Amino acid sequence: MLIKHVRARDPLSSEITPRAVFEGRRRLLKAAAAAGVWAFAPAGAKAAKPVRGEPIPNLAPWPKSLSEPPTGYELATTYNNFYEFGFDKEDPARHSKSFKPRPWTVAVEGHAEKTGTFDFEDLIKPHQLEERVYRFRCVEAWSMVVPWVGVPLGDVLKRLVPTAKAKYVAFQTVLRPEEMPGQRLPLLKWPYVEGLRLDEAMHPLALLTVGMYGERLPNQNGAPLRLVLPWKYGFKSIKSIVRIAFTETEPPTTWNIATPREYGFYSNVNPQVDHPRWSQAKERRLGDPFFSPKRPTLMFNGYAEDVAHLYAGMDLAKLY
Ligand SMILES: Nc1nc2c(c(=O)[nH]1)N[C@H]1C(S)=C(S)[C@@H](COP(=O)(O)O)O[C@H]1N2
Ligand SMILES: [Mo]
Repeated sequence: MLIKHVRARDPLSSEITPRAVFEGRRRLLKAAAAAGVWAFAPAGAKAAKPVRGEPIPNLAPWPKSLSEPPTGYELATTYNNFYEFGFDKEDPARHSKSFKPRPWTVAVEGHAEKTGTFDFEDLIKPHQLEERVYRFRCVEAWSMVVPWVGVPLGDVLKRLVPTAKAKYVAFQTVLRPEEMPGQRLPLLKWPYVEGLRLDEAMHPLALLTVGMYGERLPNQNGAPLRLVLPWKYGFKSIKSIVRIAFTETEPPTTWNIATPREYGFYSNVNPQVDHPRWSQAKERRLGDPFFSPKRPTLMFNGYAEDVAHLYAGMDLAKLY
């Protein structure tokens, strides 16, 4: 029972960090301070008030948006995971101010008829931008409700005309240690990479995202272009994408490389399959008063009706 109790407690934010990183954390912090990695933010600086982004005109509402009230903008833009800017939740907002999300090109490679380098605006422009209010669940057992702005990823991928050999899609985050101080530390294997099976990427819920709260994405939330996959744990929603590759085999993913026992390729939200170090049955909704009870986590984060068929016949305890 003691073991069960320990497993079921809240993950501390430090527990998400791979063990090796966690153990080396104090050492890294000291090294980072000595090397001036965080030089452009004074030590102990509070997360600055977020600078609001450029408004995005002509957004189509999405009929299936959640009717729950969105998480506050300030919270959703100052409590982030974006290890390229550091591993504490306040780091991305604090350390991403010198990041330059424009101009921005995306390399399209692999098994598709249309490959090459595209300005990200040209990938998006032919499609109607939608505002979609999604539930978003981090593997660390917190969640939020966010009005994202984007276009269906599948619509963009279809225009690139994947060939019969394309079975997966690989994504890569920009590598810019000069603008991303976290990349100057061995927190994860850089650049951050993610992947999806082609049918998952083509699913109408998969959103290629350029904004939130009606505005362009702030740097800390993955400007200028990221994924949002509402039925998967947050780390699949890769930020600041510079490469999309159609592959024949399952592409490597950053958190699976870091700790394969804890993070698999699929990473579907699943309250029945615990993380090796904590329960996934419940979640804390950001913004809920501290004393309010945790909420039950829903299968596929509440999107089971839409996506369960993608995983029919798979053992989701093994293919986590
Ligand atoms: N490149 C990159 N993408 C990333 C991450 C990261 O560290 N680097 N963190 C992931 C995790 S763990 C989460 S929970 C979400 C957080 O997205 P948000 O900051 O918009 O809430 O981004 C994901 N995408
Ligand atoms: Mo996460």
